[in-house]
Formats: sequence, structure tokens, C-alpha cells
Amino acid sequence: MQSLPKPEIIFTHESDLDGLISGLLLKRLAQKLFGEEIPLEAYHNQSWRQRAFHEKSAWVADMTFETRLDRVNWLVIDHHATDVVAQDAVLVHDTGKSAGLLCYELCKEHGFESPALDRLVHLSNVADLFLEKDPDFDLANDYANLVKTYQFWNLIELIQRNPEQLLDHPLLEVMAVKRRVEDPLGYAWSLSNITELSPYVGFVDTMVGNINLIVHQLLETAATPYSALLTLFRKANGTIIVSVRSRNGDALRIAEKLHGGGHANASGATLPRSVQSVSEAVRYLRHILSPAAPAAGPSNESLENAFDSVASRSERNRRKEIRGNFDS
Ligand SMILES: [Mn+2]
Repeated sequence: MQSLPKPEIIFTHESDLDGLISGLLLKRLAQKLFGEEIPLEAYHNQSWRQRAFHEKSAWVADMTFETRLDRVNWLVIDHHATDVVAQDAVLVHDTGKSAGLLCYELCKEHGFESPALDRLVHLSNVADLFLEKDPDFDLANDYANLVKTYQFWNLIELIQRNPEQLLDHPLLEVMAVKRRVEDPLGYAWSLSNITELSPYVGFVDTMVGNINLIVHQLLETAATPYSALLTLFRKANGTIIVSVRSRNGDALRIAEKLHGGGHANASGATLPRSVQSVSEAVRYLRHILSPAAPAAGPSNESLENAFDSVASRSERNRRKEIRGNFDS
């Protein structure tokens, strides 16, 4: 059994159930191993990139392994694609499992497990990896939707930091109703509101419903001519986030063109701040994704500037509310 470095802090991903489960499991594991309450911090991708590290030791879950995390006395547990090989950090990595499942396996190695946690981690794993063949797929998405609907820290407070309290939580009934009522309406609306960005990429406007599931269904049934579909989400600070989904691995390639990342078929990126409306985003994305566009690289900056100079005033002033609730 691997001995784990004692962390000053635990970091996890704020945007989904996988991050939440990972964070709570690691907190409990640290408590069990070291008898101390270790602080938990959660980040979205953007704020994570800006986080400077002063900690001499840390545990990190559900964040892509990168060179700046490769530190002595750091433990990283993740499942996002990475090319970085760990030299100094302890890396627990498997793209075939959710971060929550990897954390739970670590907990089991160190002596705690329960039927309730088995069930919860299974559901979270099904939702995070989008295991559509699993009989629990719909229910798993209801669980994942709790975090999207009520937010990471609210939910943690509501369950008093006990992951077990999520199991059969009364709020799941609300999620089931949302799924039954909102998703069919949202699917029909989105299907009639798709804009071509390139011959292979479509932008899906969203109104109501679980956007993740709606886009999945559009891809699954080949309801559109596109092999990759994009949705947009505006963050509170005004920046626009793109979420990309595909079935052939294109999603990651597209996200990388936009300086983002994620999984082969589920990834995301943040658009430059100068892009402030849906119509601007569509123009920008068409420009970047056009077959003639140069590959992404440090020179993409000039591409963005070029875009800025073409975007007309009137276009820039025409604002449209971006709906959705997705952050990859
Ligand atoms: Mn994850």
C-alpha cells in the first residue's frame, strides 16, 4: 500500500459531482490518516489556472495533471488526458475511471468503504463518464444535475459534508421532474436552433433542460449533419465558455484550437474577453474553426486581434442573453 503525503490543503474541481465526491472523499481520507481537518478548496478551470501555489504539500483531484502540479509531496488523482509524466508528484491517473472512483479506490486501500459509498460513487462515475448503456444512466444524471442546479458549496452544506446524505436525497425528485418536463421541451427547441460553424461543427442554442443530455441525444440520433456540437454559457464575470461534445474524438481537438481542453468527446474552452455576445461568438468560432484557419499556437493572439478588428460596432453592441448552465 502506497503511503500518502500529508496535505496542507485539498483541491478539487468545483463544476461537477465528480469534483464534489472526490473532494469529500479525500477530506475524509485525510481525516482518517492524519486525524486532522484539512481545508478543501474547489476551482473552476479558469480560476484554477490563476491559482498560485504556496503549499508545500497538497492533494489534487479531478484537475488535469500538468507540470506546475508535479511537486514533491503532492498527490494528484485525475482522469483527464495529459502528456505530462510525473517526476516528483504521486500521480494516480486513469482516463477510464472518474476522479471520484479513483479517490474511492484509494479510500478502500486505506480501509474505508460502505455500501452507500459504493452506490454513490457508481452513480457519479456513470454520470461523469457518460456511460449511457448503464441502467442507472438517467438516475446518475439526476445526481449530477444536483450540483449544476444547486451549486457545489450549497450542496455540500446541505448534506453536512457527508456524501452519504446525497443518496436518495429528496431534491432528486425535483431533478426527475426537471428531466421529464424540461428535457423534451429543450430538445425540441434546440433542434430547431442550430447554427453551422463549419461543415462538421454546429452551435446548439439552448433554452431549458439538461443541456448535456440534450446535446448527447442530438449526437446520438444523428439529428444534425454535424459530428461535433458546441454550446455556450456566459459566466457571472461576462466571459463566454464553450462546451464541445462529439462522438468521434473531435471535441478535444476543437477545444484545443480554442486553447481549452478536457476529454476526447467532452471538452471546453473559454473565449477571449472581447467576445461578448452569441453573435460575436458565432463569428469568432466560424473564423477559428474554418478549415483554412491556422493551427492554434502562441500566434492565436494575433488571430483574436484580427477578429476584434473585423467585428463591427453594431454587432458588438447587439447583446443576446446566453442561456445554459454548462461548464465542462
Ligand atoms: Mn471528472
